[in-house]
Amino acid sequence: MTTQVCIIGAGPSGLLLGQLLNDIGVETIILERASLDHVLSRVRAGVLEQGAIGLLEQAGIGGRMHAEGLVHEGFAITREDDVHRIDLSGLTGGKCVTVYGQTEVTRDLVDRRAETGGVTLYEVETVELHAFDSDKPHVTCRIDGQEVRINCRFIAGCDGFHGASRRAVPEDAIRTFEKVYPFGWLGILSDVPPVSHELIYASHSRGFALCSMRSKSRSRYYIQCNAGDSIEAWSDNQFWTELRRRLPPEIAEAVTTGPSFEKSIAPLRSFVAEPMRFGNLFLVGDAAHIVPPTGAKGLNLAASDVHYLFEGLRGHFLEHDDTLLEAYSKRALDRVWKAVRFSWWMTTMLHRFPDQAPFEARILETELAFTLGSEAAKTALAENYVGLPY
Ligand code: FAS
Ligand code: PHB
Repeated sequence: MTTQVCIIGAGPSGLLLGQLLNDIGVETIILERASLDHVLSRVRAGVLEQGAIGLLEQAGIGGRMHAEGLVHEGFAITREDDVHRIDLSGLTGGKCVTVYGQTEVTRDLVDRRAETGGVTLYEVETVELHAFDSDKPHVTCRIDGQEVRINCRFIAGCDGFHGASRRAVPEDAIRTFEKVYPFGWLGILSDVPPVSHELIYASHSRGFALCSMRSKSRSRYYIQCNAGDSIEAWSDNQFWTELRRRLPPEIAEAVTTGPSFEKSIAPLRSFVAEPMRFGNLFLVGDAAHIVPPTGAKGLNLAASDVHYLFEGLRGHFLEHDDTLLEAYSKRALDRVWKAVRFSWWMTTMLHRFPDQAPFEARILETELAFTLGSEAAKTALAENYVGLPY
């Protein structure tokens, strides 16, 4: 098989890049390890920056997103029993975010690709990347027990943190930066109305909690849990009780509880691989970087990577100009590191660290108190949350 760009991974990065390229006549094949059902069953991000919204509109999937997505002009931060609203719109000259689950984004991109004829091969095995340091890279894999070779001009590694692409890069060609946090997020989905029309980030002596949503009838809640916790250790009742203990009384009382139909624990880490280009292999999204979900940046960073790579590939294929392709890694990493910083800052400020020294604990409490009391600090928080410019 031969194509122009072989994309590894049919998550948001791979599907969005594939759609944008498809729409300008650049051929792609997407190779996905999991089944379509498994890809569509994943529950992950919930908040989209305006930049990501614009890219999804460009990919032709703005319809359901605008019909069902919830535009949010602010969110709350609680500090023990105090409630502070961060007026995103007022602090950023009218910018806001949209709550629309990653599951829905993926579904919309899958449907759009099917409509426009893009080739996605699911349940592909043993994907291997070859000769990406030459101008004739290729990918091999097994499909239905048959060995397949795909010749291409470029490979886009959109296969996430545990994918094959970053692992294919020689160790002496890549530099990684990592911080693993000593806690995780236990998240549930429940078909009950959200406690508030806006998100609530709760900083509490018992630990962090987040009240989010997927619609006006479907809630998404998280509580900080121990890194080694298992979902079996948390019954629904235990989850709701602990969530309420971390919220101000008037909010806790207003929480509508119900059975969870999804429950998962996500580990928290910050990770960046540099550079993001290796010859004719480009790393995109979680394949190149991971952020703790506190700043709602993971999916949004994948979108800005796709924007930069799409601009580079469009220049190559349509204008025979590689300027933006050469600039991909630097442009992407400049924005990645600013989001990594913000996500680290939000996580460090809002969570409780086990075995933390008293001085550091006081400093972090003061960081939050100062931020909530300073228009300048809240403006900086809001600018990062709505998304820095591409
Ligand atoms: P993805 O990991 O989404 O997609 C990679 C795709 O590649 C997958 O479909 C995978 O099956 C496939 N793949 C892997 N290896 C392969 C191989 N060898 N061959 C072929 N295919 C392969 N972000 C937020 O903003 N907010 C959140 O609350 C949030 N929660 C998260 C919870 C969890 C458990 C995880 C893991 C991530 C979370 N994220 C969150 C981040 C998440 O949304 C990512 O940023 C987003 O999925 C990035 O998209 P991709 O780069 O496409 O990677
Ligand atoms: C979510 O709704 O899943 C969500 C929202 C905001 C975050 C993280 C996750 O910061």
